[in-house]
Amino acid sequence: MIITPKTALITGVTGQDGSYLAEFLLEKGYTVHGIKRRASSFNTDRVDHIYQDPHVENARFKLHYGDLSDTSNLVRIIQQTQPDEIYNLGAQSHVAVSFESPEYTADVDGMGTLRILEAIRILGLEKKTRFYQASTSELYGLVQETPQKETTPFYPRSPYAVAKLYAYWITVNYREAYGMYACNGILFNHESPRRGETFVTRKITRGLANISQGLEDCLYMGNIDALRDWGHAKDYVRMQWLMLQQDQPEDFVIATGVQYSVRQFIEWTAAELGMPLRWEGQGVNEVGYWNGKPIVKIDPRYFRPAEVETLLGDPTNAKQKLGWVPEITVQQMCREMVAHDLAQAKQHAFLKQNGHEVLLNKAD
Ligand code: NDP
Ligand code: GDR
Repeated sequence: MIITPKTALITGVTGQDGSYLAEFLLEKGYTVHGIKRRASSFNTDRVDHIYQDPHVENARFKLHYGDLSDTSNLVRIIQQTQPDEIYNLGAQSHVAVSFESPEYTADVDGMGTLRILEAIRILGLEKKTRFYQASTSELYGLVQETPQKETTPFYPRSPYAVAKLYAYWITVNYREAYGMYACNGILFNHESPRRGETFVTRKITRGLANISQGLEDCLYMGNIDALRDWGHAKDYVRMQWLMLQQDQPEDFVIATGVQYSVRQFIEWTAAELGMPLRWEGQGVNEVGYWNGKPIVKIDPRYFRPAEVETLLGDPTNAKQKLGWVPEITVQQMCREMVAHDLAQAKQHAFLKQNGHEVLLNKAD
């Protein structure tokens, strides 16, 4: 029997998950189409290593300009590519930013999902194209039950989470109304060296690595008592694919089942860099000292108008039905992120010592 290789379309291919998922699917023999946004400078750093010159015959990785706010563009790309699987990973994904740009976040994260589902329907691809929606533990927000599982009631706490709530339900609705293979992965936080620099784990590993090399003086943080269930993005994209390979579409919680505080992640990072921390003071006056130097301070600017204090997932269903087991622990992930950011910081320090100007993008 000849098995025809599948075609996948990934929105958000230039993001953390999109880049790992594209790698994963290419290794499985897929042809992968990705949607990238037009920007005034290159924005494909995370996928440059898998880029294939479109002039090469049989290129299996192809990028298309597009945007989740543009219906006609989405319809055209889906019509051209006729995907077997669509992974909707594109989003304004920063919770704090969603309070600054709530309408844009609603349009892209909420309506963007509807636009893709409608495109599948308009093009008559309901029976061909399987759809994965990047749902989130932020849906649980003010948690109603611990640990959180597929049946736990939602209570979103940000414009981001409210937009994702719409996306979650419209995905369920299209599954029920039109018999589409559409499902939600309710993913808890997952990180990696490719994590955006303004999310908390990367801000910490990058900030403290820079401090260790004398490139910065102090790391300013928000609510360091927040508790999260952190996994590795590589483990989580494997699951995104698994969810589209089942007989019946179903929504799954993906998490590690272990929870730590932001403070704990700061301590691991500092220890890994050989900079053990001593905390003094309380609340907004709390300071982390290394060798008598204040290197971690609290800045209320990073507090959110409504916070999600605690998240802890129960991945039992995914483990039982998908046979999914996370392979990388949060401590291993922290070490990998520190090693990556320390190597970068050392390069910058070397350039600086040799008289070159080094301008660091400040994570905010
Ligand atoms: P990233 O922020 O790293 O990537 C988001 C991607 O979406 C980027 O490629 C970005 O493009 C793209 N994008 C942003 N706005 C638009 C738009 N208007 N039209 C098209 N594309 C757009 O997120 P992650 O990879 O971490 O997350 C992937 C998805 O999973 C997101 O939907 C996120 O909300 C969700 N999620 C993430 C979790 C996590 O812990 N990482 C947990 C649960 C859910 P550009 O590169 O140009 O900015
Ligand atoms: P989150 O991730 O909001 O959970 O959303 P983030 O890493 O931004 O925050 C986690 C927790 O850390 C606290 N925090 C800070 N956060 C940031 N970014 N910067 C700080 O300085 C800081 N100090 C403390 C936050 O208040 C929060 O409690 C991520 C995104 O990837 C979403 O797209 C995804 O849906 C969820 O994870 C699951």
